[in-house]
Amino acid sequence: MKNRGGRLIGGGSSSIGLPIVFFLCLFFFLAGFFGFTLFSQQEESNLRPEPRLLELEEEKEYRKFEPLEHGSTGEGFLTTIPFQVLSWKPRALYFPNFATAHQCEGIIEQAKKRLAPSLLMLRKGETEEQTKGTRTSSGTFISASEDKTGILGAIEDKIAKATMIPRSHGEAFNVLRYEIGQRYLSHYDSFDPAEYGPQKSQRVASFLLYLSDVDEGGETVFPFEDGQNMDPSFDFSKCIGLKVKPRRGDGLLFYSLFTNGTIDKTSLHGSCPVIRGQKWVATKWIRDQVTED
Ligand SMILES: O=C(O)CCC(=O)C(=O)O
Repeated sequence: MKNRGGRLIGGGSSSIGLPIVFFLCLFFFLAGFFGFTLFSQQEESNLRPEPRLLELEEEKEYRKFEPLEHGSTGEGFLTTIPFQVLSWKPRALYFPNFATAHQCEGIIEQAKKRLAPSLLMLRKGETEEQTKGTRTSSGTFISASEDKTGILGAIEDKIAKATMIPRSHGEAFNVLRYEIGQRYLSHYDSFDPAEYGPQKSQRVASFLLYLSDVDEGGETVFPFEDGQNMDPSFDFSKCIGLKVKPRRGDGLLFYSLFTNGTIDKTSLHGSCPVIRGQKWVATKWIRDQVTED
């Protein structure tokens, strides 16, 4: 008995028993390991859907569609320009990766040579002295027609598609550089005739193309988003409300006018001071009338 019992764990037949035990252990270990990995991946993907995967899925969906017959001013292909609705009050859209790093660098290169202190449109009776400190960036205007690299033309085309407002309604790009401490206090891009006098045309929308990342600060801010903070004593230097962090190549579009042509007061916006790094951005103001750039 002692022998038999002994054989079970260590006698002559143990030369067969040990490998079996070893392979069984290995099998259960591997099954457990792969099972756990699979389960935890599934858990993670349930919690946080991978945006790039979703985009790829959407792209595959679009490929199923054949382009339709198009008009003489249309195009024979489908376009995807991914965007996120940031807000309905004001109507603001965010476009990740709207431009390439090469395009952003090309625009900065052209602007660098001709920067001057940014200017402001003055209200009736307002003096430059009274507005000192409101807008402290440097900038320059560059039109697509003077850009021999074709970068600004390509960006302008894409903005026209994203807004469905023809290129002819856009002002020249205002390329801005903000250094540490520089800012633009909250303001409207449209001009209220009661404050600025009669206007031949009005700015309907603004498209901001961020040309650089910013280490800290420099966000575009909408203090009145969804009607917040809209009290008469609001301090226009405050960086509160909806903030958009600049990231090279990303675009931000917002509308300053309602569809009936009146000013959307929630479109008040500004640039928070840069705290670390430098901010470069190209603004395109889009008007309700054809404009000379
Ligand atoms: O620099 C920004 O983020 C805002 C620029 C701006 O408000 C403007 O150009 O009107």
